[in-house]
Amino acid sequence: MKIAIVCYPTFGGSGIIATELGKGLALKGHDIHFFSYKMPVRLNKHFNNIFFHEVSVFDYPLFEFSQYEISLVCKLYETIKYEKIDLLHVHYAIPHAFVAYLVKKMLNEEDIDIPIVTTLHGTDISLVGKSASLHPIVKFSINKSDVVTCVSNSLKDETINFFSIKKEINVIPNFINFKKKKENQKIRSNFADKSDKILIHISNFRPVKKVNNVFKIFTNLRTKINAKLILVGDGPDRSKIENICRNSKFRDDIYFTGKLESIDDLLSISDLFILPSEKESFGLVALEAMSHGLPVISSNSGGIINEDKVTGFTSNYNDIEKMSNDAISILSDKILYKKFSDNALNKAKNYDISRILPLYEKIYNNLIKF
Ligand code: GMT
Repeated sequence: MKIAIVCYPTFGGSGIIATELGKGLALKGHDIHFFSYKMPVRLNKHFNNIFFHEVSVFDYPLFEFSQYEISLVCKLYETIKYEKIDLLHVHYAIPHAFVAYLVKKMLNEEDIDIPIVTTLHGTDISLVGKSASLHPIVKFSINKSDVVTCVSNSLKDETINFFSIKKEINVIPNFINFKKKKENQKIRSNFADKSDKILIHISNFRPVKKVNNVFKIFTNLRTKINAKLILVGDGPDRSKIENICRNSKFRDDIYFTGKLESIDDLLSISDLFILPSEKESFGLVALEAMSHGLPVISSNSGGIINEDKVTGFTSNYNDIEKMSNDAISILSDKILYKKFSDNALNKAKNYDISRILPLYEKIYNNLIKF
């Protein structure tokens, strides 16, 4: 099958899932064509049957705002026609689902029917999609996709309820690739002494991630336990949080690494993952942490993968006191730690790519048949 995949190329979960899906499909013999404004971060080596089409924006003094969507439409239209692509799979509704609809209509004029699969990831529904200015187009493009998938039941319910969607939405959870996971315990001593515990948080530092609460949880814990905090990623809230940390008496215990292409090394040396997001449709990064046997302290928002009292603890997103106490109890009780760690690893194994990829292939096969 020849499959076109449209995604964001950055460090966000939707781009990572789209890229890993494409790589997994390519390994199974499909030809994969990626479209984005930049090479997706995880598409970092040559594959015989993966092709990347960079979408560049036409610049002209009259165009005060970026014409990315138009360039993407044209690139898809030309490539789908020339390469005889069988199916178009877009990740993140805005603007990709609407772009896909336009491409489909243009190709219809030439008697080509390209099936469209749209995967909803989270903020495309829960934050951006809900804004009054975008609501109509998100609703329209979801309804016009041939198949819609989303990453959790909670995101499915939110989409159906908020947009009054009648269309069936298939839940296909996010996944990880256990085979590719690498560990590097050697770097532990760069961050901590043997007796220290290491807490880690990874995100795009957007307000929804509540990174300031990660800091508060850490400082509460730090008064009782010798520990370090590693903050991975970058985004709008980073400077604010960095300033708060620099003024804290625990500043020497907190590391900012910035964005990293691979997070496995740091996850493999950490003891506890913290994700207090106000909203989280799935929390791919928590799944990645669990695949390293890390228990998770998280909010109970949306479809977050962490299971209360099984793989860690969950709380209301702003209940800093409970999250701090939960973190302290996990790290001070070896038996509890081992139980949560084992459960986290076992749960993560259910989300290996080998189990999830066939669910997408089934959808593709059904669409191509008709
Ligand atoms: O977390 C983000 O803000 C990035 C966003 C994205 O589009 O990449 O993540 C969303 O999609 C991920 C992959 O499906 C999910 O694991 C994240 O939970 C989801 N983020 C939110 O719902 C806030």
